[in-house]
Amino acid sequence: MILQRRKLLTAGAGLVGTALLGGCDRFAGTDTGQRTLKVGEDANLYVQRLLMSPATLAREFPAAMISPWFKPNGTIDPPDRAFRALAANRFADFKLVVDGLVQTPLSLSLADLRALPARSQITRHDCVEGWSCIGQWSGVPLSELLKRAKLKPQARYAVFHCADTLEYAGGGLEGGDGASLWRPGHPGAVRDAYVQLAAADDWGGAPTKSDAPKDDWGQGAPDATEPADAPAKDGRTPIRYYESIDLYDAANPQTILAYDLNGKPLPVSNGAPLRLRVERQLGYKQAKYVMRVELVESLKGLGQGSGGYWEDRGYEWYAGI
Ligand SMILES: Nc1nc2c(c(=O)[nH]1)N[C@H]1C(S)=C(S)[C@@H](COP(=O)(O)O)O[C@H]1N2
Ligand SMILES: [Mo]
Repeated sequence: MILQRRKLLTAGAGLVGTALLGGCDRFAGTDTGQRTLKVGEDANLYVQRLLMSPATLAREFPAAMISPWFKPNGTIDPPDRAFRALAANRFADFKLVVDGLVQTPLSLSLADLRALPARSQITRHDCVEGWSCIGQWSGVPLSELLKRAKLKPQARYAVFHCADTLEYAGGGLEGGDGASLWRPGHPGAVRDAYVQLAAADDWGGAPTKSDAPKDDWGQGAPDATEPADAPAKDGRTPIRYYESIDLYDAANPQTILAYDLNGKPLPVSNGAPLRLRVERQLGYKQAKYVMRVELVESLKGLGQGSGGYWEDRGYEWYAGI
């Protein structure tokens, strides 16, 4: 914390204001996401100042150190029909939505995203389960999207809504098409469950015309109603993966929505068509299958209120490394 301030203060003219921002305290923090910016601080101004400040970057590696294989973990092939329809069409119909507390909501195709300024970085991914991989990620900096969407002053967090359903509200295993339900106990258990499902060929059927790739990709709030075209055989609410970061990490130049891994389009197992890279944080923050970025003032109204699927199940929100 002290070091951080000193760095900011010695970095030169124009940065003194940055050190005074209430958000600085977040560097030292590891609590559950209740930190807020100084009341009345304009979110756009805040992001802009952070972009001008010497950001703390994760280490980047030489190309020779790229792992030959980037181990996929957690969900490796979302069973959701809306996602499978998009994947079947090689994501030609995919649109990333940026909405919530923004002045200009965005809806961007992969071609739109690839036309925006891009960044590549070779970084190490550390999973809580004790493995690491080095990969080269290329994508659009989140800050480029936020600049275009223009934050409303109340915006405090970016929430990443993912395509993959991990369980259903109101119970995992009983009733209906029980075979497609599970309740993962830890991130690796998700992958094991998918492998089992794949082996049993129980993916809820192939996409059909009525499974139009349309979904609100919301986070399964207790009162959420399932979209008409969701894979609902018995009308339950899907609980999908989600994650969140604050605006400080959103503005970090290494925070990107990646569409390429090691110079090739992201494989589905690693999060196609788009996945978050937030390089100073643990593996489970790196949301895959990102369909929607929602800007919010508080994390309270999402899921169980702790800011992410695994956070709702006891994992730490900040998860810095
Ligand atoms: N949507 C989604 N994102 C996710 C997960 C997941 O299950 N679903 N697992 C997380 C975990 S625990 C890790 S370690 C990384 C794994 O990314 P990888 O498959 O590219 O290795 O993705 C993270 N993001
Ligand atoms: Mo992980």
